[in-house]
Amino acid sequence: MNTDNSKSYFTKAQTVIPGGVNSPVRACKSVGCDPLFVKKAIGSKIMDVDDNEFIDFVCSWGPMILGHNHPKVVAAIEEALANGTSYGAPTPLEIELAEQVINAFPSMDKVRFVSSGTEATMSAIRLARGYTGKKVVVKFDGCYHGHADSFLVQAGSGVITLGIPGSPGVPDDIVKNTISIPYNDFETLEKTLSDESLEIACVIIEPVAGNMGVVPPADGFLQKLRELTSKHNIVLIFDEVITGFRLALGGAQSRFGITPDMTCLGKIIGGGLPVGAYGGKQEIMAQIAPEGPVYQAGTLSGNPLAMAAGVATLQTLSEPGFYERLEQKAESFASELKKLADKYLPGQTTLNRIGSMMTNFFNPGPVVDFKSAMKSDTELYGQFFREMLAGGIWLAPSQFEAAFISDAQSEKDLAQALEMTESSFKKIKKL
Ligand code: KE4
Repeated sequence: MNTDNSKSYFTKAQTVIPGGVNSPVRACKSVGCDPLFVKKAIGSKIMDVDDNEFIDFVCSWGPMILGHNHPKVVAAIEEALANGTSYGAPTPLEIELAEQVINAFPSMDKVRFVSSGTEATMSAIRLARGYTGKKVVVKFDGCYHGHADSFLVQAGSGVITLGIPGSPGVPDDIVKNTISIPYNDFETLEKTLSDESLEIACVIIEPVAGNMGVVPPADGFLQKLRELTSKHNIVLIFDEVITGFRLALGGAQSRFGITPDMTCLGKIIGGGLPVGAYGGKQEIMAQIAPEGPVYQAGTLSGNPLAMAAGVATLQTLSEPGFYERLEQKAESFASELKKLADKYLPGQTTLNRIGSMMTNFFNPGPVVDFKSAMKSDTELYGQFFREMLAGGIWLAPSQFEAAFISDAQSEKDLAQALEMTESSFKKIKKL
């Protein structure tokens, strides 16, 4: 596969952009190759600057559930574009998208739009702290909520002790108010949330983890979390930046029947343009400026082009049969994938799937939390990634991410991906 143009773009990019990329995972460091630069993407395909074509299972890390450049989304953006690109003033489109979000998420009385998932989660914990007057935030090892300081604690550092910075530049006195505990660990959960001396303002969780690879909640875990947070007056925040409109129209909370106090959204609700959102019960949301005293703002919040893309996306995925179609494709793909793994790599892999998000861990399993996920053979995943890329399949350049099924992937695309999987499984070798 010729990648000359990508190589020269990457060399040039590194002279003007740190690491040559605008988000670290794109550098493909963990899979032992240099990034390919993209020229365009349409439907299920993504094309690089050397005219290589790939079937896309990254879907821009989740947003492109309809596939790339869906005609309805393009038309909506073009229509909005004719009227300008940004006003810094309210527009009717923001009301339309807010109503779509609130209709899909009955746990939300009100929603505020921002421009990224990080802004959504950062604002949500500030609001929870302002609303409760308490400081401590509890998160879970392996869950990622964006790059705000409060979230960048060392995993496992805070098992009921206060957080240790997970990145240079994050001050101790910020993360000392963050506790990170193991996902799916009922005992530590109960012990932590029942300790009133900790003055916990909120718990934030990915109701289905997607950032340590896909790890679903253990049976009853979310119910237990809801029970304990209600009992101890702790705000429960579901970070549904990935799962919102991915796992169902109403996200993971509708799939699991849990009502959080606040929800964070992103990715899909922007239809590929920058949108994040946080929302919740009226009594909490009333605390956000200008209605209340908790401050949060954004120049491009509610950007009309992004709102138009979001409205068209949510209208399209709300059409009857959309999620059933996606579920059926994902289920049959995953079952064939598992058969191939059992045939060629018996006992060496674990496939975690829920809905149209999945991760095939190179790991005997079970993969139920950060600790078990970290036992994965990332070197073997790197070999698999490179073989699949060479065979025209665009996967996440990290073992610890999700692969997504999109509505644009055809049966032919999925069959081709399985064919390449079989050929790749035959070639890769444990070192
Ligand atoms: P952004 O700030 O990247 O829009 O969203 C942060 C975020 C928050 N919550 C969850 C559950 C998320 O998954 C994310 C971002 N996801 C990663 C990949 N899983 C984005 C990819 C990247 O960092 O380049």
